[in-house]
Order: sequence, then C-alpha cells, then structure tokens
Amino acid sequence: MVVSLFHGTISPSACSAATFTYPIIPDIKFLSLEANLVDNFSQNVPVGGYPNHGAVNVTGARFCNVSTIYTHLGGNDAVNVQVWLPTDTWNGRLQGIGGSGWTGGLPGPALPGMAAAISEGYSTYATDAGLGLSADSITPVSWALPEEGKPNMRLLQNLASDSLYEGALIAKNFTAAFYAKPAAYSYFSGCSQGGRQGLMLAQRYPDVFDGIAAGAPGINWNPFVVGAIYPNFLMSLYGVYPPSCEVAVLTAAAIKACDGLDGVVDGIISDPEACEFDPLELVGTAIQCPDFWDGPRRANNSRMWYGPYPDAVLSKGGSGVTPIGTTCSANGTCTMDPITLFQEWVRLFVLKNSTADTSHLSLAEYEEIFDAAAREYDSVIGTANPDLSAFRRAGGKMITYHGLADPLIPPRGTEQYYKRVTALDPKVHDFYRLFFAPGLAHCHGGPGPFPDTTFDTLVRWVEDGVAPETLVATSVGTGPVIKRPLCAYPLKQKYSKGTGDFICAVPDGLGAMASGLTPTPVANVNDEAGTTIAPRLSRRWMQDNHETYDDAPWDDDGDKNGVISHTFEGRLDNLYDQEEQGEMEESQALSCIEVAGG
Ligand SMILES: [Ca+2]
Repeated sequence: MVVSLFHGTISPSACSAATFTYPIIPDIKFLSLEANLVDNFSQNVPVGGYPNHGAVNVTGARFCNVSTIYTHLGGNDAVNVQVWLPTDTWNGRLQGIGGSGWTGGLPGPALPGMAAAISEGYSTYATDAGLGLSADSITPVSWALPEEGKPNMRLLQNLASDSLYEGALIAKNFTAAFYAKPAAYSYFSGCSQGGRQGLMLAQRYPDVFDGIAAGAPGINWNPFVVGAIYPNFLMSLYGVYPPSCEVAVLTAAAIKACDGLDGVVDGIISDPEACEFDPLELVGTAIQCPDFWDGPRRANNSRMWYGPYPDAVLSKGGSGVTPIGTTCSANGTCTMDPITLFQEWVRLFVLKNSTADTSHLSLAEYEEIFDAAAREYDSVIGTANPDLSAFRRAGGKMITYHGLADPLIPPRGTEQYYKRVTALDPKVHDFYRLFFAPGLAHCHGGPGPFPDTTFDTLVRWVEDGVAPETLVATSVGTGPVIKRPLCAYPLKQKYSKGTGDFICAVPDGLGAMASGLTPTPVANVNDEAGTTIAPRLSRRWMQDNHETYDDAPWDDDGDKNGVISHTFEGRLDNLYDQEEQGEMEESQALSCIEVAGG
C-alpha cells in the first residue's frame, strides 16, 4: 500500500453529474454522463484480475461510478468510459486498467482490476474503446467486419490507440473535478492487450502517464498474431492433428530435457535459450512441433517470427486460445480447434471476408497473409515503434514482465523489441526495464513465479526514484511456493550450486556488456520460510562457473571484481545477437564492433 497523498473525504453528494464537466478533446462529442454512488462494494479479485498486482479481497468499498459515452465526429461510434472515484480513501493517484484479448478493458476484463484499484485508494478508469459493452474478448466478430471487404477501421483505431489517450484525459478530468485536486501521479496497468496499450501510450502519447506497467505485451501485432496461427497452418498442411495428450507428452519431455540446464531440477526452464531439445528423437517424423517452437519461416527458410519456448503449454487452455487444439472422437480421429483469438484477425481484417476458409493454406498463401497484415496494419496497431525518447523526456517510467513459458505471445518478440529500443537508446534502463519470468505462462499461471510486485515497484521508481534491479515474484498454485527475483534484462537468472541461490548474472557472450545494469547477485528465496539470504558479489557466480576475471571484459572499472561499476556508455550495445534483425541494425552492429576494437 502506498502512502496517501490526499487527506480528507468527499461528501457522497458530490457524486452527481453536476460535479463533472467534459474535457475538451478535438473531434469528440460527448453524448451522456451519469454519476452513481456505489456503497459497501465487495469483490474477491484473484491473481490475474488486477494486472501487475497480486490477489486483492475488496470489502465495503464506497466509490462514485462516473459513466460517460462519447462519439468521434463522423465516426458513428459510441465509446463507453467508466471512472471510479473512491470517496473516503483516495490516495491522490490515478491508475488506469487495460484490456485483454479483443477488448479495450470494459466490459469484462478491467472490472476486477478497477475494484482492486479503488480498494487500494486509486481513482481508476477503463474504456470499451467503442467496441460495445457486449464485446467478446476471444473474438472481434461482433464489430470487426460490418460489411464484407470493409473492416471497421474506426473501431480498430479506437482499440489500437485513440481510446487510450481519450480515456486518460477523461479520467484525469473527472478525478480533478471530484477531489478538487488533480492526481499527483497517473499510472496505467495492463497485460497482453493491456500491455500493448501500455506500450502504445509510451510510444504515441508519451506525456500522459508517469508510470506504465505493461505485462506480456501484444506488441509486434501483425507478426505475432499471424505467427500465432502457424501451428494451425502446420497441422492442416501436414494433415496431422495430434491429440492433446501427445502434445503434453512432448512438452513434458522438453521440460525434462532442459529443466536442469539452469542448474536445478525444479520443473522450470529458467534458461530456455539454452534448450536444444529435439522431439524427433522421441516420437518420429510426423510431429511438426520443432517448426512451431522455432516459429514461422518462409519458403526460403528465413525467419518470419518467433515461436514460444518449449515449456509453454500448447494443448490446453480455454476454447479458442489453445495453440495446438484438437478434438478427438472415440475412434481416435482428431480435428483441429482453431485458435479463434488470432484466426479472426486474418479472416476479418487481413482477408476482409467473414466466410474465408483459413484452414487449408499453402505456405505461399500464409506468407502473403503475413506480409499483407504488416503492410496494411503495422501503422495502426503494430505497436513496435522503438523510439521512446519522448516518453523518456517526459519523465515516464515503464516496466514490462513477460513469462518465458507464454504460449500465446512469444517472449522473444518482446526481447527483440527491447533490443531495438536499446539500439536507439543505450541507457534505456534509466526509464524502461524488462523482466523475463521463467516458467510463467501468459500474464499469470504456470509453475513459475508471478511478479505480483510489478506495479508497486513501478510506483517506487516513479515517486522515489528507486530503479528496480529485480522484481520479486511468487508462484501461484498448488505446488510448493517458489519465490524468486526476476532479473532486469539482459541479466539472467542463474542458479549457483555452491549456495543454492538464484542470482542475476551476465549471460554468456557479450550481450550484457553495455546493459547499464550491475549484475549484483540477488537474494535466494527458494522459499519455505521466506528467508532472505544476504546478497553476495557476482564474483561467487563467476567462480562457480570456472570463469576468470579476465574472462569478464565488461568489468573494466579497475578492480576486476566481477561487478560493473560503470557502464560502457552504450558503445557495445549493438553486440547483441543480431542474427534475426534487419540489415540496418547489422550495419550498426558492425560499426560498433569497430569502435569497441579501437
Ligand atoms: Ca530448472
């Protein structure tokens, strides 16, 4: 719980439409406003309901629910925004809650998060982006294609970007009116679609929020979405529809093969990059899973996008969100359950045809869809602009975490984006940090620890200037509680055999040289009792791994103690693995190597 920056209570009678005035936003016409006092409100918000936080039990909350509807001039849309304002416990801050799946926030996904936010004293808001209060989070079919051949670009643009700025302005305006004082700090919190919204805010509306928590972000929209139907494409291409038990066996075999690579067998692959499990050794040639893990490739074998890491659960999940979904009859015949969440993007937006059959594509057709999606929609919803300089200048801070066992949004896409941001701004860690979460599924779930401290860590960064070296994460579920610190990328979790501790270590190779982060080992918390063991120097890790200090060229601060005391000012940044990046970045990397050599 944060320190309150507002003291006093607001009379319930202030919860009246007369209290609020509309902000001036170009090209917008407000249609209605309602203010209703909600009293004695209770809700049990589980993990996942309040993005970037843990579970919260809301009891007896009182707040003013301000609902407004506006339209874009000539847009023929109706955007719903709800702003919730606690009457007695406002902490002086605003926390916007993002959406998930195909929704902007309202009606469903944001409501638990809003409830939890008011219980912690935040004023909060969410938008439906104009998609309608009955919009489905798994499919955009209710709004995407009102007329064959003509996707609803107004609503797509609302979802992609416009509603983010507008909703924030409305929420700030209503907050200031209700308390007769503007919010001292404004935050945005989301995961998945909500994570993408956070990145879009940083990229396009850089001065709206002081802090953004953007988990497992659906950025790189076109390659990731079209890439996500690749398993469906492969299944139909090869005519192989593996039952879920078969896929589960593959996943389990991959975990078994690679679990120990991080130094401890605990069911979690902390270093999936090192995992070279080959399922063909196990099951024969009919299974195409290695292609899927690798991600889609063109006919000439060049990479289109990334697949998930091998410990991602592919065969189970809700209807329409399972990467390798099949339904099998009693006689053993299996058919495909398409991953609706992403197939509809192809059908309704890329092909613009509500009856298009995407179940039997050739590789050439798949490539054309992939390229067409990028051509037409990257500028709308790509959310991959690496230039965050305006966000930095505005003083913003941002944290992204991403589960390494995410089956829906490949963490390697987020890593690639972060590398691209770093290439433009070697000191990105000053304002934007990325934390990978081993064993964590999409946003939450899975055996790996979940960083329920993300949002509060962000608040400390924004308000107290405490930049997070690690994110404390705790597993959720039925097994023993595992608590581990997640490491700021490019540092990696590494298990130290000598002590039984996980530390944040510089990965092999030159990648971390200019990270700007000190690879100070962090506490082990492998945790029955929650005991925290004192941090120790990374010297220890290096000794354990039989490396000499001379092998640590990044440790150039004079004492060769394995600790970077200052950064290289970014001159080595582009020595990252450039394999999958474009020509421009390769040439940048070459010039950087020359600088380093000189
Ligand atoms: Ca392990």
